[in-house]
Amino acid sequence: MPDGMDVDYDGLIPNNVGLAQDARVRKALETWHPGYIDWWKDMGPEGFQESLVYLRTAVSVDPKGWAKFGYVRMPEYKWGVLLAPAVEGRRIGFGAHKGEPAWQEVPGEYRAMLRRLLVIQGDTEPASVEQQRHLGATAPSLYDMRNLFQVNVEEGRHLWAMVYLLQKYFGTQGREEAEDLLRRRSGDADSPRMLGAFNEATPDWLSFFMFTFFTDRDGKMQLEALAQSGFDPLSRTCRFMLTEEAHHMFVGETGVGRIVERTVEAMRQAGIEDPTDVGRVRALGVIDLPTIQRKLNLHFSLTLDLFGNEISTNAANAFNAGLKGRYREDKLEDDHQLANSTYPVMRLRDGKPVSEDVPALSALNMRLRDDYVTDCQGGIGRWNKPIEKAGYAFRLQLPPVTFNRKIGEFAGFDSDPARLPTGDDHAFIDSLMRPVTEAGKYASWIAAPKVGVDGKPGEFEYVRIHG
Ligand code: BYC
Repeated sequence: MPDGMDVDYDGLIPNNVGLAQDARVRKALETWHPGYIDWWKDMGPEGFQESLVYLRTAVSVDPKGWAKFGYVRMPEYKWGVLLAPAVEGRRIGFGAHKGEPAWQEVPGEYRAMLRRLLVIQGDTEPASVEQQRHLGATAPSLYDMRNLFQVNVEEGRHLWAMVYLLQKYFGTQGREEAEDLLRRRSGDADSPRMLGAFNEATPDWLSFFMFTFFTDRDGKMQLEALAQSGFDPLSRTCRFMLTEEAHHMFVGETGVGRIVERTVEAMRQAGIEDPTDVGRVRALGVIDLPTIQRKLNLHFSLTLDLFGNEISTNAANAFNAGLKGRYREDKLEDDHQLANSTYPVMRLRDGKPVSEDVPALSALNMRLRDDYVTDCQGGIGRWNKPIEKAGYAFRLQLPPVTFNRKIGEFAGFDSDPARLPTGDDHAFIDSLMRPVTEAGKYASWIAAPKVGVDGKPGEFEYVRIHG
């Protein structure tokens, strides 16, 4: 049923894009499918491919009821191609083509630019699965293990989303790009993933939660910007991806929140007044707040690099072309062309960071990054609540945007290692990473969640490890 709310489940690939009637694209996707499954088995969650996992699967694109929950073995998950419903009469909202009808086909002049955006977006999705593949073995509970796998299968689906667009609209080149997306590997010396943060390790669960809070949030911002696209199939694809993405950030925010909550509770019970008394706090089997702060510094700074350079002609061109807008462009009130506007950007002048007004078009990466930082602040405020409530003077905070940067104006500017996790931090966190696989039980260093998945009770067995 093309363009509808309901998903066609009859074929190999669930979809609402009319694959049954589109033999060429269906064949291309069916040809790609075995390579994807091989990749998933090789590079997806290690050790749990035969386990039954209580997962949600998208069965509709209706915001009110798009997913169903049930036990599934991950390699049998139904990875589908789902687009948000078409908006009748949709027009391009920004750039040189503002006001023209949204494109249903790729405009020839923007082919290369659009392909590059799709490939970069697509590359991040399998990369994150690769980065997280060892974490199942040390999950602090079955609830957390299930959330990890939920995030993983949905990142897999997001890869399908980009591969569909490449195969449908970019012919042979698109098929080659789709193959390459399965060939590159996170952290590989010869064939790494495209963006820096996706080649870093995610060695432990604190990193996983920080990653899903910070890096998945870059995903949200970039998808929001692409959801504005004048290329309608991309806009519809991203709008549906954002529905899934919200859960990933929930996992990150509540994950770190539960760690903080447990640390504060343990410190209070032990009568510890000074949260920086790291030795005493660690002896309780919980993660001290200064270590959490250093992990936060690392993941925030790695993620800032994903926004690209402060001044970017790529970003200006993509906006002018109507391919990538600003965060919630359709809610902004200006001319949506920005030819005469300026935007304040932090620059390095005489060795010091200063704010400088630059043409707004060239500062679009910064604008998106500023919106991102504001979005992050909300979560940090919530992490600080239990610390505040327990009466500790300590507060988690975002480091300056100039800290530990590898891309842009501030690359190499301030990389004080004392503010990054140390070998000792890693060794300590590693010592805590012992699996807890009894239903309803949690590791010493993390509080139980407030509510279960899909309304399930505390002792629910979210993963049946032995199938
Ligand atoms: N690493 O003009 P500039 C997600 C390159 S996350 C390596 O500033 P632009 C997810 C850049 O490619 C969201 N290289 O670049 C999260 C360019 O190279 P070329 C992913 C970098 O294009 C969690 C050159 O430097 N989606 O979904 O304005 C789990 C000049 O730079 C980096 C997107 O990013 C870097 N960090 O900005 C799962 C959206 N930064 O072409 C998933 C699509 C820059 O000159 N991508 N470079 O050789 C874009 O919109 C843009 O490409 C970027 C870069 C924002 C990434």
